[in-house]
Formats: sequence, structure tokens, C-alpha cells
Amino acid sequence: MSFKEKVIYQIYPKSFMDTNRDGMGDLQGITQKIPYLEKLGIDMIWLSPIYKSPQKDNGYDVADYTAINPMFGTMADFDRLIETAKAHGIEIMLDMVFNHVSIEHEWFQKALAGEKKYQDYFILRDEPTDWISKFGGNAWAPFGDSGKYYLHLYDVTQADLDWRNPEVREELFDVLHFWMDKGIKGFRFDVINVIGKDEVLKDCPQDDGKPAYTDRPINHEYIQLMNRATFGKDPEIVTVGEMSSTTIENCVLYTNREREELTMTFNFHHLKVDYEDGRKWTQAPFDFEKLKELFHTWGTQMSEEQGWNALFWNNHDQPRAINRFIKGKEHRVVGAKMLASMIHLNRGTPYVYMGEEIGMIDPDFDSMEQYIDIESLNAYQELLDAGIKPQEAFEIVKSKSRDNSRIPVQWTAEQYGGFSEVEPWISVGKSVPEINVEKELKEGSIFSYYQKLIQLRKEYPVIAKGSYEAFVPDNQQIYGYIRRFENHRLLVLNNFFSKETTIEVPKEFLAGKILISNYDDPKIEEQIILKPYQSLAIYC
Ligand code: TEU
Ligand code: CA
Repeated sequence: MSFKEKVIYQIYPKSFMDTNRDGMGDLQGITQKIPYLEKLGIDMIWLSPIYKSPQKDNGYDVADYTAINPMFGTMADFDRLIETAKAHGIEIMLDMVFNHVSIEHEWFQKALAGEKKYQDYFILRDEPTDWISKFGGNAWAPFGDSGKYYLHLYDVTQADLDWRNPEVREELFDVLHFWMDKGIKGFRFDVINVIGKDEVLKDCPQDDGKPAYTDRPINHEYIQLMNRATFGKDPEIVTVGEMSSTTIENCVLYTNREREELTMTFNFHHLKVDYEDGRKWTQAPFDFEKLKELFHTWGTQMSEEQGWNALFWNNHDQPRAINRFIKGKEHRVVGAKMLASMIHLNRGTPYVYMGEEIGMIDPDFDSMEQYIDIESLNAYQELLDAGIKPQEAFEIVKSKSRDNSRIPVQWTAEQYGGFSEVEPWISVGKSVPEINVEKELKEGSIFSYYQKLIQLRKEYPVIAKGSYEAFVPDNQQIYGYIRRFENHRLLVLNNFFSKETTIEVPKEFLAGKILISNYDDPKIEEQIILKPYQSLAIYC
């Protein structure tokens, strides 16, 4: 099966399923749920980091790339997971955090102990630049008592690796070979577009790392080296790069097959349309015009220049999309389905984030004490330091915190959502009684809607292989697009608002059939009324 037909499911292991009563998700819990994921119909599971880590950034601070964190289980548990998944037709994608390591990694510890070889693994300077960390504050910290400073674009416990050093690249390529030898068929590369730092680092305006370290041209060389030395040798392996603050031009270069870099890329511009002036820690209604323009621009250019997008609304760093884009509890179900159709019928590879298939929503925490995410806690303090009142600062964090998507999956209506028999590491969501897998499978319709979308991608080549063209780009309510492949075509209409609207159906679709809709199928006529959050796909 081509990567264009696959649907990938993301699991944040710490919050998926706990089987040994420690309040934290584990590998055995994932193995136990493989039949559920097979029922959904997904093809690959992306696991957020499961490696040895002090968990300052929930595993994105890696202390050993080839050791399983005991909190998740053992390497034998992981081997059993790979085997069980494979037996159910599901492959595994691992998360490679290659821009930085935990300061508890032996490489950093040996560097601190004075070993020159390992000091050259990191970015040390006598004179730090004026760069700021993505998690707030200075991006440099004292390197022991050497008088030097080490670079950390993220948390102070996450030391950036120096990719200019061929020994660093070799170490990381060996890590990929280790996991490839175990049958891993997918790799997600964390913030892979910031690994390329220049030899001479300068003060510069901090526009999310541009021009200092984001999308530096050298990145493409490093990724090509990695491709040719490791995963490029196995045509079955799927790779996805997480691209922080990137551009379409770069994403075409990262994913055009002839360049031997990556299969696809994540970009996040569509998840910043509810940021005021581009600032995350603010509250603003989402800007539909901007959202529509982004999807049309990216969809068209990636289609024309043979790039390939990862398509997603949710992940472990984002609040739930239903909370951001769907108004009113009464619209949760139709809204969840509209958002799903809009992604799954589009040009790219769709990702389903755990719980999205049952319409999970943000937890509605009552106080800051419930938040754990380092980025959120730093942001709260920075808001207070900026003179924002505690209640307003809390509301802002509540709307944007990464913890919104890190609460336990809601399997049943039991006290901890059936995730664990003991109190979980993070509070469960208030919606456990109404929104859980058991209830959804018995009487819901979101799960079966996702099943159908995932199946349609395999049945109708126009979805996986079709071109992309904008439809009614100036419409104030509808995000519409047309897909074309050989003599077939698909018109997809998505009403992004809670009021109905009318749309003219082009003549070429009047004789078509409705492939999927989140309301009872309307008759296909020249004029169709789209109900609140209605999605409609007409196929010819
Ligand atoms: O995320 C990179 C990153 O920039 C996001 O955390 C960003 O802050 C978020 O998407 C909101 O804009 C990756 C991982 O996904 C994240 O979990 C890690 O914390 C981070 O890198 C450092 O490894
Ligand atoms: Ca556990």
C-alpha cells in the first residue's frame, strides 16, 4: 500500500492506557488496544517518545535513544507490541528527537566531565547570542563551571546537538539502524528543520528562529545524508518531518520524491489562526479567511510541485480542534465529522490523534494546579510577569495549553475513564461520562464516520492520488475543494459555521453520488443548502 493511502494514528503513550496501576500509560496498554485500532482501520501508529528520559518534556528530552523508559515497560514489551501490531496489519512509527538530548544523556554528562569528543557534540560558545528559547527565557545556559554556554532552543534540560559534527550524525544514524533492524517502518523527526545551525552564530531578530536557525539550507543536506545512510534504503519506510515555522517552498523541497529527503511534513500555520498577532498565549476567535487561504495555498502549491503534506488537526502539542473551531456543545458531533471529512478527503496523509475518533474535547480544568506541561507553566509565569491578572492568565493557558490533548484517553465512563484503576499522572477530562469509547461504540456515530473515511481513502484513488484545486475560495463560510484523478472527480464542501448557507453545485457534479456527509444525504441539485457544520462530498 502506498503511503498516500495510509492513515496514521498518533498515541501519546503516557496517556493512552495503564495496565500496571501506576497511573501512567504503558506499552502493554497499547498492545491491549491493537484490536480496537484495527477496527478503526488505521495503518500505522506514531508513538511519541518511549525512550529513557527524565520526563521534563514528557520524553522529548531523551537520555538514551535505544532504551525503553521503564515507566512504559521493557524492550520485550515493545517487541511484543511490534509483533501484535503487525499481526493486525499495523506498522509502528517512532518519534526521533534528533535536535537535542536531555542533559542527563551520557553524551552531555561526559561533555560536562571534560571529554572533548563529547563537548564537540553540543553547541558551546563563550559569547551566547541573544536568542530566546521556544519555551521562554534565554536559549543559552551555563555549561557547568567552564565559563561557556550551551544552546537549548527548547527547555534548559534539552541541549541542542551539533549536526555539523559528522560523529553526531553517525551516532544518530546508528540509532535509526537499531530501530530499523527491529522492523520499525516509520519515523517522525521532531523539529527537524532547526538542526542546521551556522558555524558563526549571530544575534538576530527572533521571528520564530528565522533567520537564525529555522529552515537553514544546510538542513536539506543533513536530511539527504540521513535518508541515504538509513531509511532511504527501505522503500516501505514512511518519514514525516515536524517543521516549526516553515514555508511551502521548503516543504516542497523536503518532500518532493526526487530529492530523497522525507515522505511528508507537518506544518502548523493552520493551527495559529486563533493566535492574536501570531502570539500563541492570547485568546482570539479563529480567523476563517486565514484558515481557508492557508489550505488553498498549501494544497495548490504542494499539488502543482509534487510536495506531500501530513494532514492533521490534533496532536500532543495542541488543544483539541473541536474546542477551537466548533461553536456550541450541540454541534460537537457534526463538527467533529466536518473537521474529519475536511482532512481525510484532502490531498496528503491524514493523522488521527488518540481520542479524536470519538470526538474527545479539552478537559475543562478548574485551576493552574492541574497543569503539568513545562511550556504552559513557563507561559503562565510570563503572563503574570507581564502584568496579566491571574484569572485572565489562567484562561489564556486553559485555551492553548498542550495539556489539553495530554489527558488520558476516555475508554469508559468509570472514575478515571477506564484509563487506569488509580489516579492518573494528569487529571482526566470532565467529559468522561458523556464522551468515551464504550459509549461511542454502542450509540455514537463519530467512530464509524472515521472508519468510513479511512476506508474511502483505500477504495477511491481520487482521494489518495487526486490533484487539488480550490473551490469557491471567496466564500465566507464554506471551505471547498475539488480533487481530480484520471476520469474521476470529487467535490468536498465544508460549512465551517453554525448557520446554514446555500451553495451552487457545478454542472459536472450534478450527476454524481454522495460519498459521505455528516447529515442525511441531501438531493444533489444546482443549489444545495448546507446545514450548520455540514460536510458533503460528491463523487463522479
Ligand atoms: O514541538 C516543537 C514545538 O515547537 C511545539 O512544542 C510548539 O511549541 C507547539 O507545537 C505549539 O506551537 C516538538 C514536540 O512536538 C514537542 O512536544 C516538544 O516539546 C518539542 O518539539 C521539543 O522537543
Ligand atoms: Ca502503567
